Formats: sequence, C-alpha cells, structure tokens
Amino acid sequence: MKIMLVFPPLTVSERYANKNVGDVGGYLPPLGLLYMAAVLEQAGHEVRVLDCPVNKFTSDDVIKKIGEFRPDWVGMAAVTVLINRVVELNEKIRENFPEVKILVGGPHATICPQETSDKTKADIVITNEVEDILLDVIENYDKKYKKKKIVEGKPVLNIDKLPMPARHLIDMKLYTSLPNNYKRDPYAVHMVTTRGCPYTCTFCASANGIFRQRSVENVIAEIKHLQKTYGTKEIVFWDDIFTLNKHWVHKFCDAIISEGLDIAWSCESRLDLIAEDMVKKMAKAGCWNMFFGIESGNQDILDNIKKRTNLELIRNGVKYVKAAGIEVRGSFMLGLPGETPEKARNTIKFAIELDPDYAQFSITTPYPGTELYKTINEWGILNENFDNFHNWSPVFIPKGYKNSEELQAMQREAFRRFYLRPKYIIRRISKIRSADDIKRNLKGARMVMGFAT
Ligand code: B12
Ligand code: SF4
Repeated sequence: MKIMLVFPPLTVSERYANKNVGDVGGYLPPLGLLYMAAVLEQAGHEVRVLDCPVNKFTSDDVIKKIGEFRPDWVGMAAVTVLINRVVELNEKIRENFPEVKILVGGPHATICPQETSDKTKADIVITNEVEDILLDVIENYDKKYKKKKIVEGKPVLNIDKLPMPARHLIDMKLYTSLPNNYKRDPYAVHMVTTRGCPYTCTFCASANGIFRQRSVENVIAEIKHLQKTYGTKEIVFWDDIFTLNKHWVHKFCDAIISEGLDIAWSCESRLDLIAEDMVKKMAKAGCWNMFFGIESGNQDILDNIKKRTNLELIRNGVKYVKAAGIEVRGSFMLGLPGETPEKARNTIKFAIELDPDYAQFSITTPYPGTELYKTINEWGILNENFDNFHNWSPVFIPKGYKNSEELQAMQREAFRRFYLRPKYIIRRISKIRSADDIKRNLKGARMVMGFAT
C-alpha cells in the first residue's frame, strides 16, 4: 500500500507567537512519523514523509503532493497546537481525494481521542505509541477496524526491537537545532534513547509514563549509522530524562570513550538526577550541554506542580554540571498555578543566581490530559483556543495576575533581565571561537531580542 505521513504546517513565528524571532532554526525531523515509516517500509509498503514546517509547505502544497503520490492512506501527527491544522487538512483531503483513508495520531490524539475523532472526522484515530498496531490497522482495516473510529495503541515494551527511524525519507540537510543547541552544525542530529517519564509534574504531557530504555549497544549502533550515512558530528538526545538510570549513562559513556567515537552530544534531564562523577564522565565522553526544566524559584510553586524537587538540589545540580565543564540550559515557566508577579520575580532572580548559559522563560500552557488542565479552574482562568497552545502566549491567567498583558510583560522582563546583563554578554563573547560561533550567537541574540521587546 502507499502511505503518506504528514507533519502539519506551523511556521517558526507561529510556534513562538512572535514575528520578531525570525527563522532561527529549531527544526527537527518528525521522529514519531519516521519510526512509523520504518515499520511500514519493513513490511513492504511504499511510504513518503511530508514535514511541512521545515519545507514551509502550506496545506495546499500537501494537497498537491497527495495528487502526485496518490496514496491509499494519509497519516497525520497532532500535537495540541496543530489540531486545527489537522482538521483543515482533513477537510481539503476529503474534498479533493475522497477515496484516501485518513489516520490521525500523536500526543493530542492520545490525550483527547474522542474530540480528535469528532473534530477531524479521520477514518481512524490511534492513540499512544503505534508501532505494535500500525500494520494491523493499515493491512486489515476493512476486516477489523472499519467500524471503529478509535484504536488504542500501547507503549512498546521492548524499544530495542524497533527499526531505526526512516531518516532516508526526508532531506536531512534541511534540519538545524536552535542556535543554543548545537556546536557542530550542520551535522547535529536528534535521537531518543528512552520512552516515557515516570514523574508526575502536573503541567507536563509526558507525566506518568512507563519508562523504557534502549540498550547501550542499540544506541551506539544508531550513532555509528548516523556517522556513516550523514557524516553526523553531533547528537542531540531529546529524551525527557536522559540521566534517570545512572548505571546506563556510565556504560554509555564508557562505550563512547573505549570505541573512540568522535561525537559531541547534549541531552535533557532533571537537576536532582545529577551525580558529580556521572557528569564528569559525560563531559569526557563528549557531552557539552544539558537542558533542565527548573520551572520556578519558589518552593511552594514547585510543590504545587508536583515537581518533587527543591531549590537546594537544583543549586547543587547546576554546580556539578558547570564544574564538569558542561553548559547549562535552564527552562523556567511563568504563570504557574499560585504565581503572582512578585513570585515570578523570584524565579527571574533565581535564574540570575544560577546563571545558566541560556535561560528559557516560557508561559504555562495547561495541555489537555494533564493534571493541571483538570484542576485549572482552582488556579485561574483558561482561554481554550488550541491555536495558542505553544507555551509562548498567555492562555492561562493565574489568579495573582491582573490580565494576560501583565503576564506577557513579565516574560519580556525575564528575557531582558537575564540576557541584557553585561556579565552575561561578556561571557558569551568570550566563548566565541569560530565564524560559526559568531553566526550562532547572532541568531540567538536576534531570538532573545524578539522575546525581550
Ligand atoms: C523533539 C520534540 C520537539 C521538537 C521536534 C518536533 C517534531 N518535529 O517532532 C521541537 C523542538 C521542534 C518541538 C516543538 C514543539 N513541541 Co515538542 N516535543 C519533542 C519531544 C521532546 C520528543 C518528540 C519525539 O520525537 N518523541 C519520540 C517519538 C517516537 O514519539 P512521538 O513523537 O510521540 O510519536 C509516537 C506517538 O505519538 C505516535 N504518533 C506520532 N505521530 C503520529 C501520527 C500518526 C498518524 C499516528 C497514527 C501516530 C503518531 O506514534 C509515534 C510512535 O510511537 C516531545 C516529548 C516526548 N517525550 O515525546 C515534545 C512534545 C511532543 N512537544 C510538545 C510541544 C508543546 C511542542 C511545541 C508546541 C512547543 C514549542 N512552542 O516549541 C512545539 C510544536 C512544534 C511542532 N510543529 O510540533 C508537547 C506536546 C504536548 C501537546 N499535547 O501538544 C510534548 C509532548 C512535550 C511535553 N511533554 O509537553 N518538539
Ligand atoms: S517535566 Fe520532565 S520530569 Fe516532569 S513529567 Fe515532564 S518530562 Fe517528566
């Protein structure tokens, strides 16, 4: 069968709700679709992947591409902010190609399957991870699934058995991480080595998952494949918590060191999952940058959102990572439940005290399905226009704020106070080593100014 998998259109300025940010990059291959494509190809199906954001395709371009390929099925990925795009695309596909069957999945479909099915009128919505059920649905649709509108996928228990993502179906040269997220462009490629996060943070769409991890051997094999096929020089691990299993991290670093793999890498984790010896070894194995969700500088707010950590653990974690020579990127959230402008200023002060290499100040967005979403009316007012669910517009106004303008102004203040410090600017300039560094820093500065003004 012929299957086209589509990542719906969303421009960078739409993603950041900010026209001043410019096209700074931050495009990563749609891994979920590439895993699906690999499973389908392995079974002999013909697959195309259409990543609209990176190609700047509109919904009309998608229709044109469908006309050229004439697939039996079109599958679409939906995060919450894209759900209305999926609805619009489905309407156009139905109008132009009534014979094509439509499949929808991804994080929003998983959280709101009924709403996704009603709104998109897809032939079938599959929730959760889909690799174990996808072939059955596509191949036996008429016999087994025609009467169903929603099928429940399940977490894949042994993720080592999955084929590698079908990156050959996209133009890998088009992808670049955000400027603070790579140093050996154009060869930074992203990977995931785990699935599911067992923590319970109330705002997070990944919470309460079953943690699974690939074997070190399996991950090293993918890195070698990327080096050989694409000349990859850098890997960005987008796992929710890369260092949950310290034993695994040691083994992974030992493998990189003993095999002499020349690879720079970065990853995400929690600051209470940092051990001094572990980060030292990570640095030795090529890790240069780590991203942490710090969220707030107020203990009561961290408790409210069930972050299950404290300010001291955060301070220590930052100290260990910096001492190992690894750059720190900290993500802070403004407008969390229980926050007032005064408490937001504590968060900004905490960010300045920790002094990470980069800080991101996003605006709390209560995604459907999260604990925060379910209890939101206790904490403030929610405007449920999913088109704005991208973490950069105030969709939720906590009781402590007068209005959305006050919250948006707080975000600008945070960016200004953090980035426009002479100490910070001097440090960034002193780290410039090459023409590439200059390019990256200029792009980053433009982005920051977009948020600060
Ligand atoms: C890498 C990443 C990004 C990257 C790359 C996005 C991309 N092109 O895929 C970047 C940085 C660009 C990004 C941006 C955003 N992201 Co993001 N991102 C992630 C992250 C960390 C990993 C995604 C991933 O690759 N997972 C691995 C693959 C294998 O899993 P998967 O994508 O979920 O796919 C599986 C299933 O969902 C399903 N599936 C997926 N697509 C489809 C399609 C069909 C037809 C079917 C049947 C099934 C199906 O099957 C797949 C295989 O089992 C996740 C968190 C996470 N742990 O998943 C957040 C996450 C997906 N992002 C999120 C958000 C909010 C965003 C932004 C809106 C934030 C922002 N303003 O920057 C933007 C949206 C941009 C966009 N166009 O999507 C949220 C989504 C929550 C929600 N309900 O919407 C998540 C869940 C983070 C979180 N915990 O809150 N993101
Ligand atoms: S915020 Fe991080 S630790 Fe908390 S549930 Fe989400 S991914 Fe897990």
